[in-house]
Amino acid sequence: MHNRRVSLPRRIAHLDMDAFFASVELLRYPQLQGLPVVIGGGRREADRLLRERHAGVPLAQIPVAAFPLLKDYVGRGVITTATYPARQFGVGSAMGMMKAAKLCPQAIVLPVDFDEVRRFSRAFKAVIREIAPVMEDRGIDEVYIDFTEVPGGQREGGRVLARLIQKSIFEATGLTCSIGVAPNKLIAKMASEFDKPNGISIVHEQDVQARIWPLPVRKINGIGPKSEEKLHRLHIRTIGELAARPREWLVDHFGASYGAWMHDAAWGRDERPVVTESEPVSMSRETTFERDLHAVRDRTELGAIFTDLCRRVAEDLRRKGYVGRTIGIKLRYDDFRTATRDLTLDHATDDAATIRRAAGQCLKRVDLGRRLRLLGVRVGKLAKAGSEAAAEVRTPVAAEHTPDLFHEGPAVERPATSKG
Ligand code: TTP
Ligand code: MG
Ligand code: MG
Repeated sequence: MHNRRVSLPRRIAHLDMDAFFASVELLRYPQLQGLPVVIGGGRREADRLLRERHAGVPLAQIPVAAFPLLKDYVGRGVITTATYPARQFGVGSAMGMMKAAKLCPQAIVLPVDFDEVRRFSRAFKAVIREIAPVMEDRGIDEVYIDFTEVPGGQREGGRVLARLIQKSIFEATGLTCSIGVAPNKLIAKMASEFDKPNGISIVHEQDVQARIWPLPVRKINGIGPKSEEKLHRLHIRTIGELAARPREWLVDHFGASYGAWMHDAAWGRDERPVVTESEPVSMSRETTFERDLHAVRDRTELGAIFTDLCRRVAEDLRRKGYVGRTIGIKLRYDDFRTATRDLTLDHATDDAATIRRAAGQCLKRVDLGRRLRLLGVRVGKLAKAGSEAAAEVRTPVAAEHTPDLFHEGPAVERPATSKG
């Protein structure tokens, strides 16, 4: 008997809901299924009128002819999203309403119902978590899911599990989604778009050349319009053309960190883990004073409280095994206004003195002329202590080491270069 664990190949899924805000509206108005529908504008009013005129009629029975059309739309605003039938006319997210009206005057216009959208967002994510618990929330309509160790997650490259998730979401909500399954997040994100709507795409490591390299560079999540423009100027349009450039060449043109990242991305390399929500984003400690304190007159008392908060956050971090790179402060003034400031260190820390020093720098950037009722210290951009992410070093922030107003001699460790 041996119980050595076989290490399974990573299978990571990216799931994205189809025409999300529009699909949520279509659940309420199923008579619009298959028609061009756009979501956008401030048409709450039109929607209210529609319902008032048909008071007593179930929403699903309001005649299609009664719905407001894009051609009658007056006013500005942009389209939030459009159903797939509307997209056939070239209408899509972020397009101006007037332009869209020219392309597809017969499209029906509906407003966004944020509460409803959020309710369905929670619902589809709950379905996924039941089936595959390692899920990373990436916003209102998309998530990453680690399929690697989930039953069915390796079968047909992940297709079996992807099908089960699609079916379960549809049964629970009536909504469709598209899923890409790949060796990592980067490729999975691209793959989820391959077969929209209601599609599943499986990409294996050996498919990168055939399926990823022909795509425009912009399809890489992390290459935005500015980098795209610069790449175009360098005559690089596809991911394959990007992959063909030597790493050093990209580093020369885009800097050590971004250039190297681009090279890895073009070759389909990405080791980022799927981060579940149970991982804390930040840890903080704050305290409300018994009486409002003044930065100058109550300096000693405030200084002691401030240092103590830093010490307690550091203790929390150590107890839970985290280190963090972003140090922030929160102040609430006697008039209840709140101010926050933060700064990001070049390394992650759980050290009270380091946190105290960084928090002190933040303190210099707030108004200390008013009385304070609350003071808080937060450490964010957390990583597990000792993990690869914890050791990662990005662009260092120029550190100043002059003492802050709440400075207390002994508790603050100062480098030899410090003035004052
Ligand atoms: P997306 O997933 O980008 O788009 P979508 O779900 O509407 O369509 P697709 O099938 O291509 O995934 O965005 C999700 C929702 O976020 C979308 O329904 C509306 C909202 N949204 C905005 O509010 N503004 C925007 O610019 C975009 C792109 C989306
Ligand atoms: Mg979507
Ligand atoms: Mg999305």
